Amino acid sequence: MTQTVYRCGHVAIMGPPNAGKSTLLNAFLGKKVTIVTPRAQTTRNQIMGILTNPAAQIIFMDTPGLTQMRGRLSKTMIQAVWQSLGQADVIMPVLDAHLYICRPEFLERDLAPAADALAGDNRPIIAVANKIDMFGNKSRMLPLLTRLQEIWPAAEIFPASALCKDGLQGLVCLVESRLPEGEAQYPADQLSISPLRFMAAEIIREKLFMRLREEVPYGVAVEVENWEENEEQGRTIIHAVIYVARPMYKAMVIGRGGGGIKEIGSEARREMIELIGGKVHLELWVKVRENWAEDPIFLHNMGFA
Ligand SMILES: Nc1nc2c(ncn2[C@@H]2O[C@H](COP(=O)(O)OP(=O)(O)OP(=O)(O)O)[C@@H](O)[C@H]2O)c(=O)[nH]1
Ligand SMILES: [Mg+2]
Repeated sequence: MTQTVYRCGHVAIMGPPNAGKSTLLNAFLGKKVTIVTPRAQTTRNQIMGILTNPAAQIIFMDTPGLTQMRGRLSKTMIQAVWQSLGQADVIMPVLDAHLYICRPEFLERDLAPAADALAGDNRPIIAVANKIDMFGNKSRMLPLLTRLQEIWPAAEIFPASALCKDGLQGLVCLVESRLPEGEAQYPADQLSISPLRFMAAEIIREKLFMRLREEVPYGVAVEVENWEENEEQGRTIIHAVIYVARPMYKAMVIGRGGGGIKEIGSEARREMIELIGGKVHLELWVKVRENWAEDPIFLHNMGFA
């Protein structure tokens, strides 16, 4: 009788901003563990998502978009990518195939940080050409796939759509086959290791990113200051602070007559009820913390390395 081996390992999902890395992780798990918005630079930390199958446990690591950025916050975001790369058994670069089919001249520039980081790396690379739902004629992809194979000669390149969950089953099978043998590191029903407080703060940040325009989202950070399980009232009471980097952003977040913050609060609350599985009372405050993204103590307190 042949003995089946169990596999377990870490997979770093990395690549340019807005490629669909976080969407892909949520799609793999069938559950939202990381936030998604149409804006670049949404993800700011390493976020783990665990997929346990009969033959393998895959510990995916979602990472911030890799691009040229200045500033302290950006540095911590890039560190989160390097840290994830360091932990990875399999590396999964993700890119927006539709973007590079339309604008092939951007490919080299956008992939340079990932390509440089992976040069000479002997670990398995599974590159995902994402967003294939955005074009009908799949043969349009051929020049892109050829170019990707030149950039990563040893990589296996996999077209997929994270949004439509197209190609993901095959992708998971391929990942599983490339993982090292080993026992599961987490219980089978555990999908995430993020604390609930962090997830709640991220949900609020997602709603802010969806609402705010231009550079304003990049000037916001969210902290859950207080979390109380009130047994008498049978609900969780959450107090969160939205920090804004400039006084003028405060009015933008609050909106006319407080309408903006009210909507952000009710959208976030709805999702938190799902997350926690019970009633939620959410209170939001907006505070000005000028230039917080350059303040090392603030960043440290907010959990950025
Ligand atoms: N059409 C289409 N859109 C997608 C697909 N995957 C992701 N998107 C969209 O692309 C946008 C960015 O998705 P994210 O998952 O936040 O991208 P990301 O790579 O995590 O971005 P950062 O965290 O900013 O680096 C969102 O509007 C997604 O809905 C896809 O397969 N097809
Ligand atoms: Mg992301």
